[in-house]
Formats: sequence, structure tokens, C-alpha cells
Amino acid sequence: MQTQVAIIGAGPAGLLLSHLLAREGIDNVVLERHSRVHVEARIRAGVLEETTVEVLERAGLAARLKREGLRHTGIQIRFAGTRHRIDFASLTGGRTITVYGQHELIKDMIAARLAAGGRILFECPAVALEGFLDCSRPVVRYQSSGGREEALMADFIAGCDGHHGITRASVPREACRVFERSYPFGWLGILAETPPVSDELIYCHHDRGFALFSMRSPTLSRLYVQCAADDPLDDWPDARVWDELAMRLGPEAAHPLVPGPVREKSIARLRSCVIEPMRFGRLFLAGDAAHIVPPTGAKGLNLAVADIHVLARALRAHYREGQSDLLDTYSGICLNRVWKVERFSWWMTALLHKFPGLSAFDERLQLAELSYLVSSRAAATTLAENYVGLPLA
Ligand code: FAS
Ligand code: PHB
Repeated sequence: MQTQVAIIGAGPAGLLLSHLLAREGIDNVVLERHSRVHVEARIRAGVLEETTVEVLERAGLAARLKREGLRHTGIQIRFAGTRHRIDFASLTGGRTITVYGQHELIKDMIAARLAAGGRILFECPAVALEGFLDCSRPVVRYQSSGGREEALMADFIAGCDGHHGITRASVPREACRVFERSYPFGWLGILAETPPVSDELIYCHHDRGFALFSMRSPTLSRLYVQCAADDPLDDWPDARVWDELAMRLGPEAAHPLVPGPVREKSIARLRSCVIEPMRFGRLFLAGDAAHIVPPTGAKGLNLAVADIHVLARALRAHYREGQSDLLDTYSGICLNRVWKVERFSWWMTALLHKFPGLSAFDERLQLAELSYLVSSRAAATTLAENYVGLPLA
């Protein structure tokens, strides 16, 4: 089989790229390791930057998102027993965020691609990449759903296969630099059938650890508590999760925290990681395949969209105008934004979490920074403009 662009991974990055290329008449094939049911059921991100919504709207992928997404003009931060609001709209000239589950966006993008005749090969994992560094006809070897090894020839390969995918692993070590930071804690997340305790997200700094109160709809809450990095899921029965959430939320919640049926529960480790560069000959890495951020800043999905916005434009210029300069600048343009988002995500994580072994002095510094954040327009503006999304390149 052959195509112009072989896309590995049917997550937000791969599916958006497939859709944007098809709109430009650029042939592409998406290879996805898992089944359609599996990828559409994976509960992950929930906050879309305004820039992400704008990209999806221009691509014709935002109809349901605009109907069902929850548009928020700010977030709340609770520390030292008091809750404070960060008003994005007033601090950023009206910019906002939209809460919409990543798995819902995945459903929308798969449906749109298949309706347009797109080729998404589910349960067909890529197993090897060849010829991407030095020849003009790279080959992706993959396993067909029948278990046979097949070859997909392409002009370019887009590595959209996440942090544990094969594309990043296929890059020669001497051709790249990897920058990493791991955090001494994780997030235990639940998706629960219970009304949100607030109309907006609440980020909680607490002596017992961080907690986040998010949502997916007026009857569905997405809730997180900081846990030990190596906690087994069995150490977190539902009752313990609800108790910790209630203690970290505090007594003054707008609406009471009502335990409800838990639809999904998982623990995610927190890490920061960037691979430089993001291009290797005819292989382009995008999204989690190139970088990972801790979810505190709600950036993972949004950063993937920003990469694809640049890559789709570069591939369009190549095929439409024979220009390769945007392909040549892809990595530099993306990394400029990636590192700013890495910084913001690290800053939010350092500000809000309880770090094991943090000195009493450093704990006071955390509280002083939180107090400054909610009492200074300049400080609050810094958070707001990063949270709603930096301008796209
Ligand atoms: P993805 O990982 O979404 O997609 C990669 C795809 O490639 C997957 O479908 C995978 O099956 C496929 N794949 C892998 N290897 C393959 C192979 N060899 N062949 C074919 N296909 C292959 N971000 C937030 O902003 N907020 C959050 O709350 C949040 N929570 C998260 C929770 C978890 C458990 C995880 C893992 C991530 C979370 N993220 C969150 C980050 C997440 O949303 C990512 O940033 C986002 O999914 C990135 O999208 P992609 O780059 O497309 O990668
Ligand atoms: C979510 O709703 O899943 C969510 C919101 C904000 C974050 C992380 C996750 O920082």
C-alpha cells in the first residue's frame, strides 16, 4: 500500500492531521494499534484552549463541541482555606476555555474522517520504520488486523503515536536530545456520575495534597487527587477517593460533593519530557510522541493540536507550492511553543502540589506565590494568558 503521508496513531494529533491533510487533497493513511472502541473510550484530557477550539472550528470539527462543550471564563484556586477566582475573560480581553472530553473529540474526529472516506486502519500497529532518515520513500511496516506484516510506503511519516509509541523509539539516539523531569507523585483520576461541585474548575492546594475538581457535563464530574507516584490502584477504593476529595475541597463548596457511581478510575504518573529536534528527515514527531507535560496546566492535548497546526501548513506548502521551508522550520517553530508550555505546566505543578520532603521555608514560598497570584493583576494575567492558550505560530 502507498500514500503521501503515513500517520502513526489515531489520537488527537494523528486524527486532526489526517483530517486537515484530506481537506487539502493530500492522501494519508492512519495506522492505529488499538480498536476504534478502545480509542473512543479512553478518558483523558478535558480542557480545550480557545486557540484549539478555533483550529477545530476552521477544520469543521467543532459542531458538537460548540453544542455540548462547557465554555468557562475562569478557574478557581483554593489554598489556606480560601477560594479565589482567576477571571480569564477580564484578564485576556475576553478569551475563554471550553471543557469537552478528549474522548468525545476523538469520536467526532473519527466519525468525520470515516464519513469522508478516510483510511484509519484500527488494530494495525506499526512495528518498524525504514528509510525515513536518508531516502525519499520511507516505509512503515505494520501488522494487519489479520496478523500479517504489511508495508505502507509514503513520502512522509507523521509520528503521532504518543509517549510510548514506536516512532520516538525509532530515532537514532545520536540524532536527538531528550530532556526529562519526573515528579514524585501521580494523579488518581475518576470519572463519576455526580454533579460538579462548582460551575468552574477548582484547583486545590492542601496539606494532604493537590486536588482538582473538573467536569464533563452538569451530571458528570472529572476529579483528581494527588497520590504517591507508585501507588497501586487497589490502594484507592472509591470511599478513600471521596474522603480525600471532600477534605481537600473544604467545607465551603458551592454544592456538596455527592459520591456517585465511578465510571472510570486510573492513576497517571506526572512527567515532563521533550525530544529535540522534532523532525528526522522524512519523519515528523507531533504531540505526546515529541513531548509530555504534567496535566496540571491542561496542556497535553492542546500542545498536540498546536504541533499539527504547524505540520499541516508545512505539508500543504510542500504539496501545493513545492515549498520545503516550512518543513525545515517545523521543529524550531513547535519547540518555541513547547518549551513555554513545559514551563507553564511545570510552574502550575510546582505551585499546587505537596512535594515530599519540601522544607518549611519552601512551603511558605509556595503559599506566598499563591497569595501574590491572587492579589496581583500582573501575576493573575500571566496565569490567564498561558491557560487560555498562547497565540498559535
Ligand atoms: P495519544 O497518546 O493520545 O495518541 C497516540 C495514539 O497512538 C494512541 O491511540 C495509541 O494507541 C497509538 N499508538 C501507539 N503506538 C502505536 C503503534 N506502534 N502503531 C499504531 N498506533 C500506535 N492532557 C491534558 O491536557 N489533560 C489531562 O487531564 C490529561 N490526562 C491524561 C491522562 C492519561 C492517562 C494520559 C496517558 C494522558 C493524559 N493527558 C492529559 C495527555 C493526553 O491528553 C495527551 O496530551 C494527548 O492524548 C496527546 O495526543 P496524541 O499526541 O495524539 O497522543
Ligand atoms: C480535566 O478536566 O480532565 C482536566 C482539567 C484541567 C487539568 C487537567 C485535567 O489541568
